[in-house]
Amino acid sequence: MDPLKAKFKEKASALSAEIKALLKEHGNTVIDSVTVSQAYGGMRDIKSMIWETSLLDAQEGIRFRGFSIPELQEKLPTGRGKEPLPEGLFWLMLTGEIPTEEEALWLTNEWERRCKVPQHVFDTINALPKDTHAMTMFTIGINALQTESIFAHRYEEGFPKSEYWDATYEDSMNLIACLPVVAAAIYRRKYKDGSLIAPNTRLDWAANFAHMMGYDDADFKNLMRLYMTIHADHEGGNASAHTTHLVGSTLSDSYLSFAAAMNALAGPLHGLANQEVIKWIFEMVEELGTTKPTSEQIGDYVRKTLAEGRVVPGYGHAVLRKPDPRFTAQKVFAEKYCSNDDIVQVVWKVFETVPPILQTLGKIKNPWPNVDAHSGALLVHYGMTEYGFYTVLFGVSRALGVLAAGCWSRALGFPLERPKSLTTELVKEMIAEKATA
Ligand code: HAX
Repeated sequence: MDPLKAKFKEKASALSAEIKALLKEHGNTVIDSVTVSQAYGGMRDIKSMIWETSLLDAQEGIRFRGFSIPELQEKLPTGRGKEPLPEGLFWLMLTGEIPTEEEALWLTNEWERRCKVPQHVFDTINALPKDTHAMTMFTIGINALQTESIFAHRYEEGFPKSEYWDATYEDSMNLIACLPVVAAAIYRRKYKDGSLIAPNTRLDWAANFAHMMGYDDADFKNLMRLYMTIHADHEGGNASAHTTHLVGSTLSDSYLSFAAAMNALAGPLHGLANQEVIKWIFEMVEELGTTKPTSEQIGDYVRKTLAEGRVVPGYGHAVLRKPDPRFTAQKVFAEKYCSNDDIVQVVWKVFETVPPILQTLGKIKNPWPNVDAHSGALLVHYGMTEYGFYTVLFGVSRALGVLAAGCWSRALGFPLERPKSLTTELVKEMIAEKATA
């Protein structure tokens, strides 16, 4: 080990032990307005941002402008399909009102009209080595598309604050319109022969995305409509939404702030968990030599994963304390369309097996499945086995929520985000002051 690294290791181990002891003794001590545990613990539960488009309840799960997922499935326009159109959800998140079928259809046409991806974006993606991760290609592709930002151009010319929301709306609409084309180009380059499939102007946004990736099965298109709807937003505190908000608060345009968000989504504790889940399942069935493992075999494999110091992907959540309704919505879809699929059945058996095992560890606040526990099995069922791409699908959907919220942030003139950080020395001083007060 080089001398600098060795020194760093020594200092980090010492401070880590000190912080552990500090948290044990003073975790619940309030310093200013938060506890010591919250300051060290990833800001859990600190109410410090406004996000109008959706709200997460620990027990009940997500509500988009007050509507649960089953309610959205009942109330949002479905167009020619059987699941809600993401267009309708975007309209709802942006306005707080359920759109009519006609309004949702207008949005389909409007995104189609705005979909203009310059050649240099494809050239940039194609210049990357093919084994570049799909999420890296995605963030680079979005950054390349930033040349089209109306906000950035108008800011350079000098435009008043009162018009920021307008340029942000234009950028958000254009970006959402282009994302399926960029994502499909990545899919075709990385996993197929690189040839692009032209958009079909008769299809809605999600179905067209499926088509451009090379999937024309009607049920897969329904899955995409559902997928693009349920992954769209999860209030403001999750890493991708918060990143959009933070970066956008510097007046970085929608392209730059969304690309930053996608870097956050690419982490395995966040959106990358959807690829990790199916990878973990594939590895399990390969090791067990069967696609129909018993509950005992799955239980042993889960315990082995934990013994290796790894997390069970797709389980747990920073806020939720019940099975994720986004997991349930996908389970209901699978029950309807592909209940006999082996991998789908493995997911259901994992659902029965994992929570009691996680509960026995005594430290996990939520042993239940999250959104990522089910999506891979559905995609595999329709032939999309390239799990390195799954987080890109999540990302295209997430654009709807975070960009709608971004429009609100600029319309309401939210300021630069700048929380206060502390050093451990200062935390100790504050605890001591509190004790003597
Ligand atoms: N398997 C094993 N251990 C787990 C676990 C899991 N699925 N979930 C939590 N834990 C562990 C944590 O690592 C932590 O251990 P240490 O104290 O030793 O560090 C302990 O249990 C307490 O964690 P927690 O308070 O219950 O959970 P956090 O709020 O810290 O973390 C995570 C929430 C989602 C990051 C966590 O549950 C996890 O790592 N899950 C697996 C990865 C995953 O599915 N991520 C996707 C989440 C949903 C999402 O954002 N999708 O995009």
